[in-house]
Amino acid sequence: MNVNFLQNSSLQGLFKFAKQIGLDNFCDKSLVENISYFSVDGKCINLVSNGNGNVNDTFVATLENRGSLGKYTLQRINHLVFTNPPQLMENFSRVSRHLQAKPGRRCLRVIPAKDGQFFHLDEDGNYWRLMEYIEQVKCLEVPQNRKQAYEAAFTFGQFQADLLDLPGARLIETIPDFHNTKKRFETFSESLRENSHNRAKEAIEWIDFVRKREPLCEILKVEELPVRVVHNDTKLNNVLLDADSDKGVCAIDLDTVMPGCVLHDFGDLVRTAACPVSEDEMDLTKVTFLTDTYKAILDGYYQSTHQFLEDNEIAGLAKAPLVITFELGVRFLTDYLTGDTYFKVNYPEHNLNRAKVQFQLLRSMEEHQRLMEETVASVCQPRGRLLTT
Ligand code: GN1
Ligand code: MG
Repeated sequence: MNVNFLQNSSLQGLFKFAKQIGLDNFCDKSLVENISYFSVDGKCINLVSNGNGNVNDTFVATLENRGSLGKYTLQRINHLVFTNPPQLMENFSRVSRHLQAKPGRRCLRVIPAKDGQFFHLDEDGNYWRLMEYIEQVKCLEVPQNRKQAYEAAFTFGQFQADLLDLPGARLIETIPDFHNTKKRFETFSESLRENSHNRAKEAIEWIDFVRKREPLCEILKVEELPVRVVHNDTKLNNVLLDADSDKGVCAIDLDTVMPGCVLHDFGDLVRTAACPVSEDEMDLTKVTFLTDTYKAILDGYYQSTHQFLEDNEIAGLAKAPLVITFELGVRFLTDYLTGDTYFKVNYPEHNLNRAKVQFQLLRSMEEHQRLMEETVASVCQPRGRLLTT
């Protein structure tokens, strides 16, 4: 099995394919067996593919134990992306325990393996983890209204606030330079020079688009901002909302929680929530920046973070969405040029199309940059002013 095959042959994809050809009960026996290594009682009676993650494989398992049913989330960690799963799970469990100790907070709870570790390593070298399944929630690709956007933003902001007092050593960097936009740009330039899959000709217009925007790599001046524990992957579908009330429940997907910059979290939520269509949209005319939703996100985020945000962080709230949207577009385009080795793809131009969506959204954000600055000025009172009034 070569590296590309392992990455692109997601187990989830296999499940979906099985369903398409009518194999409703398709269930790999060894997949179910994984659960028996964890500290849970009962027999797995159902296992379905779940989630739209681009990196890990996610399943929901139903276990029956003396007549009662319990649901769990089983995940295979992509160890080609996260090269040290044991360290990653150490971060994960520290963060999860810290949040559990806060009154009224919900969070993903890791179920340890029977040997006491937070993962199970199978004989093929795959790392598995089991988590409690959170019921009565929704997970959205695009918000249906501004309240949902507000709640998602409030919840990610609260997540940052709750981790301000995380005790102990600095968390491990699960992926170094994850939001180093400059490095992402350099990797893109390298992939263009190599053009290993001869795909540059298909992307010429967008390559030019990226080159012209190189200055975006440095506008946030991240090195001058506080280093905090942040989520780093705040796509809208990485937050759970209550199924009935839409109230924020908790942030999920804690793999990239590590030291970083709050602006990347804010920017990534805007990127995914202030747009009426998902990253996989094929019709670029539908891709546009929603200024009202941006305001709702800013309101929600500032509500849960105003007590700790510093003025220079607030000053970046209007620019961060552009930087992150650019960064993601560059990552998708790079992956297209290098032959789809990172993000899961469903068809050959998938990464190119994802990149186009990001660039189209960036264009629309650029047109609204002034309005974004004005919105920040009206929503966020700088701390100095708050203290003196
Ligand atoms: C990946 O796996 P998922 O979908 O939660 C990626 C994010 C990207 C996202 C784009 C570790 O997240 O950085 O924003 O795809 N995660 C990693 O959809 O690279
Ligand atoms: Mg993720």
